Amino acid sequence: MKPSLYLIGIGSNQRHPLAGDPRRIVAAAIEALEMPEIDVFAHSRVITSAPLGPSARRYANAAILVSSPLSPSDMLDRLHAVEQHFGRDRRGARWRARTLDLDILAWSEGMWVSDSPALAIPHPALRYRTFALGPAAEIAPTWRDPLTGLTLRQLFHRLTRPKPLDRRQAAH
Ligand code: A4P
Ligand code: MG
Repeated sequence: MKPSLYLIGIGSNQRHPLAGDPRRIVAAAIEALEMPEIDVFAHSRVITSAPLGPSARRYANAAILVSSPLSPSDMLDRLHAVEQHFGRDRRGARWRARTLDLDILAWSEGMWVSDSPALAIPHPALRYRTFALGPAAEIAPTWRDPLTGLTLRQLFHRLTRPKPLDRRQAAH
C-alpha cells in the first residue's frame, strides 16, 4: 500500500514499574512508535485530563501524526503490540485503568469499518472527547472529519465553546 497518514490517540492513567508515571509512558510510547513502516511526523503536547468512565485516576493524553504504508488492521496490530510492551493487561473490565491505550483516531483515506479485527475509523468517540480532539487538533487543525466535513479545529471549538444559557434558566 502507498503511505497514508494516521492520527493516533495515546492515553495512560497507570504507572508502569519501569517506564514511570503516565506522562513518561506517553512520551516513551511516542518514541517506541517510531519503527520500520511507521514514521512519526508530529506529536502534540502531553495534556492531563479528568477520567471519563469508572477509573478514578487522571489521564495523560497526546496525539501523534504518522505516515505509514500499513493497512488499518496491520496498524492496529502494531498498536496492540506496543500496548503490550508497556504492560497493558487486556483482561478485566473495559475502561479499567491502563498503562497505555492507543487508538486510531483518523486515517487520511477516510473511513474504515471491519469486524475482525473490530475496527472503526474515525474513532466513533473522537467527536465527543476533548482529551482526544484537543491534542489531535493541535497537530492537524485542518484535517477534515469525513463524517461531518468539519475540521478538527472546528470540532474542538464546537465541543469546548461555552453553551448558550438554557432559555428557562435565562428567564429567572
Ligand atoms: N477498536 C475499534 N475501533 C478502534 C480504533 N479506531 N482504534 C477496537 C483502536 N481500537 C479500536 O479497545 C477495544 C477494541 O476496540 C480494540 O481491541 C479494537 O479492536 P481497547 O483499547 O482494547 O479497550 P478500551 O480502550 O478499554 O475500550 P475503548 O472502547 O477503546 O475505550 P476508549 O475509547 O479507548 O476509551 N478518559 C480520559 N480522560 N482519557 C482517556 O484517554 N480513555 C478511555 C478509554 C476512557 N476514559 C478516558 C480515556
Ligand atoms: Mg482503546
